[in-house]
Amino acid sequence: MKRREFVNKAGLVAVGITTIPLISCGDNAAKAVTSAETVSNFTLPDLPYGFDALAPSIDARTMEIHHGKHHAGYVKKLNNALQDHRLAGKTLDDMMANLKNEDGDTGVRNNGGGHYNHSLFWSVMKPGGAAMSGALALAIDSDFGSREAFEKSFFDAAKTRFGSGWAWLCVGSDKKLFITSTANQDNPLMKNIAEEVGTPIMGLDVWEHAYYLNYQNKRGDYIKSFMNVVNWDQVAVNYNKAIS
Ligand code: MN3
Repeated sequence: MKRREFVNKAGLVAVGITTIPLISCGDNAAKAVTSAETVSNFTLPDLPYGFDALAPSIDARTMEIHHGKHHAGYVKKLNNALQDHRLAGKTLDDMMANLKNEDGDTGVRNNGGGHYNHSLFWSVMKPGGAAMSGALALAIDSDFGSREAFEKSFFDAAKTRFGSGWAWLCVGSDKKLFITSTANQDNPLMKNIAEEVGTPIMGLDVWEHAYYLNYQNKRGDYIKSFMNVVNWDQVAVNYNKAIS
């Protein structure tokens, strides 16, 4: 690959990963690339707070393992899975939208989903949380009936997701909010895979690795505690972008 082509491809990746604020670009330029390779070099985003910052809702040890081992593992395996894959060089969002439910996509689906989902997850939490306000608060009221009805519906989606997966607050193609859940590391951007398709603006990880050290089998307590650290300011940013 010529130098110019390489820079352009690396640039494509860099543009794509700015769609989630936490994802940073790796040092693509330092890596020697042969003509047979396609550039895909996603990197683990730093947490925007310390490991202990979300306690007692989420304990420091869980955050450290979850970010440093689980999320890091998805990033590493994603880069491996993208070697010579047709989705290499795409933005994460485009990758999600173009995944197919077939064996050749399993590695990118599981690990690309893992990278996207966790990057969003870290960004929609902050120590002490943030109050819901503005257009998002009005939409929650009009699309769910009330804040309480929204919280009940989200709790139920997270609590009843069987096995490992995620609960989501999304914006649909009609611009309305809806709640859904997905299995494993799938998400609602995967239009060829997800039962309900939309743009996730907030997500909650309900894999046992997200809560077991502190909550053991009490997933419901974890979900309620998560609500105390939701960064509604960031969710509102995501909402406004999704409806624009
Ligand atoms: Mn996880």
